[in-house]
Amino acid sequence: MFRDAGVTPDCAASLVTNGKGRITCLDPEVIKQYSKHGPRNDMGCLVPRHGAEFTNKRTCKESNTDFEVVQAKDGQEYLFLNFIHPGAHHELRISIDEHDMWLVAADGDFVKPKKVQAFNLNMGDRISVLVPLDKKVGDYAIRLASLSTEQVIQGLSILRYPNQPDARDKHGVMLAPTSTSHINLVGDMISNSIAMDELTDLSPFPARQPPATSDTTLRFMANQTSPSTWVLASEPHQGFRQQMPPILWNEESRGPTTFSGLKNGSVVDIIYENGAYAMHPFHKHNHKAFIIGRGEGYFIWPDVATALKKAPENFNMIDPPLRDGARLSAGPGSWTVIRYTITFPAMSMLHCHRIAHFAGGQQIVLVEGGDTMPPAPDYIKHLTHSEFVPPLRYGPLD
Ligand SMILES: [Cu+2]
Repeated sequence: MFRDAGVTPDCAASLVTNGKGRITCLDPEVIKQYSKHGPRNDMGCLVPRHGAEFTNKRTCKESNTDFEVVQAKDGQEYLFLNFIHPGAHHELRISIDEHDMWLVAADGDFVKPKKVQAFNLNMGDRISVLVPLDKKVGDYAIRLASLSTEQVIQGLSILRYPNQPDARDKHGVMLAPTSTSHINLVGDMISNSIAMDELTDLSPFPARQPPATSDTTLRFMANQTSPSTWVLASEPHQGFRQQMPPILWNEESRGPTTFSGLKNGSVVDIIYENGAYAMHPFHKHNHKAFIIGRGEGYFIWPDVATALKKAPENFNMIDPPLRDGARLSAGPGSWTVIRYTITFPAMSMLHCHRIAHFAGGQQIVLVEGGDTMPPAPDYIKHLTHSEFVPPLRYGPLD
């Protein structure tokens, strides 16, 4: 459907936590309040940008399944919660009704603690928080609001104080908490509560500083080149390359989405620029990278050294976050810069975590430290393999 009609799979029935959740249909009047991007159906979804004429009509059907309940133990003063986003389209803003959260770790590494009432969790992200249990004993909603313009949708689970029973109605249906939210349905902050800022609030702890200079700069423009094609390089990454002999010893398998020449021990800058409307959660495998800068209006400088002189306000070279991924904001001209050191040789994937973008070709391969990789032993080349040679067509999903 996505390949042939360009329909992005972005209209979800529900957002679940640990596999549990409920389909809650929104009041049409409520949906109307969020119509600045166009009319929405009763699932809160916009008409697809491409291929709407090929889609079936979907309607919202309520369900009464249980919510996930996270219950504190007797005597606990804090709950330590790890949030992991294994989803495929919706960036989330997460908040716990009436409670503060202390951000304490990102992608498995400690960060300088910061008190917030909400944080963003993008695809592939891991964020850990400590929640002080200092409110009246009871049930409080843990809310996940989608930040995608394509759909207004919120997931709900329950933070429960010790020794509290399930609250159910006479039909046995678990009741949603009646607590007061810090965020609205699209994740905007209500009143003067604070949301995490990805560039300033996730400083590594203990402190670590990015290298002051870099050896290599790679520039990538994220773009949509057809309804079902998304790129980072000059071409979409072609899925059939995974069936070809490994690029480790076969140059012909590489194609236009493989980048080599990055020396072991060197420092690399990657400049992501946005050429189209969508937000991209990029994930660089193997090495964590410092997210040192971001801005709007395209990256108009030849490299980071020049940008640091001309626009230092766009950079954090003191205590930037050290993450597995990096977010490129929606809209043409947005840019994000990461800096990392190649500490071991690897054939490394870098890709967008939105499934339609990933499948549509938004992937590249970095040959990192290729200069120190020993040649592949001969016996490896003769292990079980296929001699199938796919037709070298150009296009995603082939
Ligand atoms: Cu993307």
